[in-house]
Amino acid sequence: MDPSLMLQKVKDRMPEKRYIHVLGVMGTAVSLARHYGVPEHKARIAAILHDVAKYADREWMRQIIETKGMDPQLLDYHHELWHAPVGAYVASYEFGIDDEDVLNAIRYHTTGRADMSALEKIIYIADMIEPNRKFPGVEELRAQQTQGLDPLMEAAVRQSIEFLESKNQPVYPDSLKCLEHFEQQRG
Ligand code: DGI
Ligand code: FE
Ligand code: FE
Ligand code: FE
Repeated sequence: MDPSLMLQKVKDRMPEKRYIHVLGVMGTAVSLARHYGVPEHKARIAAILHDVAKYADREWMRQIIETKGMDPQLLDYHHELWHAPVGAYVASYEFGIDDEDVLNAIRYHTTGRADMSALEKIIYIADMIEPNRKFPGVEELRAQQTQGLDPLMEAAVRQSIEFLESKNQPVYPDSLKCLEHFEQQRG
């Protein structure tokens, strides 16, 4: 499917504000992809589709998680986490995406995980620092954009975990494993 048609279809499934976020993620992801030598078209497609399930019906998402072999543990965590793996399902079944790296970038864009691909890191980071995002610390992350994908990803996931912990929200194990992975890598 042509990226502009894909954008049109995604636009119909979300409020205007979310669509503006998707465009922001696309711009940031493409720029990171160029800088880090990742195929630009993969970053564009993953960015366009990353939040495709953000407004899907919660009970339908629960059913998809239960019946499509996804981690049942997801159901014990905040439903905000569900749109990422379910989004990968929608990308595959409704948009015909068969590139496993693109699907993983969508699947892990909310939590991260250990051993992420460059594309997965790019989508996670772009989601967090695209120009419409506002949170304390976002400028520091933006300033680190050209200092390496790994330090950037580590800083991004650490910031997310610290934010959740400051609000006493349980952190999904994949996020903790993601941070541990970088800490071990540094030794
Ligand atoms: O979909 P977006 O708003 O663009 O961003 P996102 O997919 O990165 O995150 C969606 C929400 O999920 C965000 O409000 C924070 C929340 N979240 C991310 N990781 C965890 C989490 N919530 C809990 N409880 N635990 C997590 O590990
Ligand atoms: Fe999301
Ligand atoms: Fe995110
Ligand atoms: Fe997003």
